[in-house]
Amino acid sequence: MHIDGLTIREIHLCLKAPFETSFGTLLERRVLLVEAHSEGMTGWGEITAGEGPFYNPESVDPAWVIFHEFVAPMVVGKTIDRPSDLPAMLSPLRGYEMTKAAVENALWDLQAQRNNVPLAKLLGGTLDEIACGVSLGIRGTGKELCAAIEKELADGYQRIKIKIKPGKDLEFIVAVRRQFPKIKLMADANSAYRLEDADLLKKFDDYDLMMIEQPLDWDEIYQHAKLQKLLATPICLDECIHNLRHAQAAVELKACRILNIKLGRVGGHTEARLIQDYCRTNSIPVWCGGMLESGIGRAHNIAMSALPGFVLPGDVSASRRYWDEDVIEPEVEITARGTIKVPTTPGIGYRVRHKRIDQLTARKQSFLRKDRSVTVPESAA
Ligand code: OSB
Ligand code: MG
Repeated sequence: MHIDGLTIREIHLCLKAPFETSFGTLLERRVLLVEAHSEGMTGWGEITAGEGPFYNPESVDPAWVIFHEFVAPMVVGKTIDRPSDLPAMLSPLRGYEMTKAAVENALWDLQAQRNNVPLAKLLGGTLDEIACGVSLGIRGTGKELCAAIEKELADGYQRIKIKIKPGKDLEFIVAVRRQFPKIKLMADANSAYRLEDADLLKKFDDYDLMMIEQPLDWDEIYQHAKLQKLLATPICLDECIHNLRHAQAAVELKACRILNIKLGRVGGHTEARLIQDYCRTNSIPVWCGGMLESGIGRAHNIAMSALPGFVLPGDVSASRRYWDEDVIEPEVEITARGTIKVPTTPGIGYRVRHKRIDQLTARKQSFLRKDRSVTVPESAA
């Protein structure tokens, strides 16, 4: 396909409620959306970088600059045979997996539209519906957390993940287990602990957690291997796995027993699929993580989650848990069984609400075949 142009824009979306993790509290999302234009068709992707470099080193403003200075000039005007050729084209750019993933994923959407198939099918997905869990931010008290869990369980979600940080950990796990002895429960530390905290983390073993997610440093694999030897609870890695090589290192070192795959963190559908395939071959369960995405990113997560290696409930949940109004139609909804139905229409399988997206746009820039760049100021958006 010939890539006639790329458009990047920033939209602002207010979260329905603040989301607290070990690295901070968030109220409003600045979401970067990418459109890839080819032969009259448009594919969509989302840069899942955070507002600041707190989850990983990427963040919104630097992602915009890298997109503008490097990614767009390397891609626009080129012809590629298939979306999986993009990672090699962008390989001179180190890091910025989330920025690159948005472009690659937009090309996957385009390809699926061209082939007139759902993206999930194009990727090799086999599931009709995907199992869903929720990620709950840190709450003030165990009681508040339990009230939030009660509501999610009533909506049908299959597993509950609670965020933890030092001082807001064991006590919360105990409170949740006391009220919900049987639920599928896990904790996500977002790199808030050190190996020296092993004695505390060992206490979690008494509460039948499915896993503890990324307890140690965001760029650390080896120390997780040391920690996993000390814990009965499986470790699931998130932040420190950026590609297939990292996944292989983690599995061979026994640094984890489960992996979470995030499309942005690993650079797009191509790498995600390779990791999924490797884990499946090596009996490592995987699940799809989330980055508080708008409907565009959510749709890509759903398509990816239809691959056969995704055997555990993921963090992909209904649009209405986060947004008053999403940017896609229909919105992502959950069934009474705690699943999301994988769309069966071509491309990402949801209609993009262009008008709403335009209304939410704070800035936008298009890169077309001839002109190096065309800036569209906010007033004209
Ligand atoms: O570690 O999984 C994480 C949100 C932002 C940054 C990191 C993480 C998260 C979540 C939210 O847990 C998952 C979701 O999108 O629902
Ligand atoms: Mg995580």
